[in-house]
Amino acid sequence: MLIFEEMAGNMSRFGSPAQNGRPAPVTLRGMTLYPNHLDRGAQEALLPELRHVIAAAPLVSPVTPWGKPMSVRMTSAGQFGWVSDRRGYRYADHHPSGTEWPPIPESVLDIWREIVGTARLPDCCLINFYGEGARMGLHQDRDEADFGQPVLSVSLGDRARFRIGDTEKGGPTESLWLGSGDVMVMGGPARLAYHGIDRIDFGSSDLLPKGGRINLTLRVVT
Ligand SMILES: O=C(O)CCC(=O)C(=O)O
Repeated sequence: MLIFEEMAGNMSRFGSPAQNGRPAPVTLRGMTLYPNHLDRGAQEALLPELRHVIAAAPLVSPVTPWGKPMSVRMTSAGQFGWVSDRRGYRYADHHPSGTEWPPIPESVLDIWREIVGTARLPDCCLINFYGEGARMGLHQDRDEADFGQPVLSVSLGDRARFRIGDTEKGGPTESLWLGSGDVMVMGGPARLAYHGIDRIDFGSSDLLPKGGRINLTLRVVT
């Protein structure tokens, strides 16, 4: 991830007509949002799977290569995990503690299978935990080998304001709120769009007993 802090205005929001019990997908700057793709039952069913992953590979508080602490805590599942420290941003085949990353839960892979397909499955599920006040600066996801593969994001818990820019640094941005159960696909021309989380609306969801937000991003690394 290449993080920079600049954020501009020009926000927008979307409402969607209901379709087969789910709101229709909406597209913003080439990213496709599937609002409420996971119903409450599916969201709750994911939590023990994610707790299992976090018990095996605990959340860490990364620092940027410049030594700045990130406010988001992270871990991963899969063959690779995304890490950041003084040595840089990269994928690593082990958790910083030296243990192997646990496998990506099948229920998480099922979301990818349903929306993206089965030609290739992700080999990393980055798990971001946003506590009160956590945010993520605008960045591109560009540590993967093949930008033809999308990144799929799943939101759980407190809603978050997601900001999208262009594929070049700077310029106008737009934002939308991501709620619990929303799934977003960053693919095609939007695969390298700058994006980030301005803030979370702490306490807006009762999915996580102590509040906060979990974001999963499924990535094809190699
Ligand atoms: O939390 C989110 O919705 C975005 C996460 C993200 O941009 C990332 O992990 O690269």
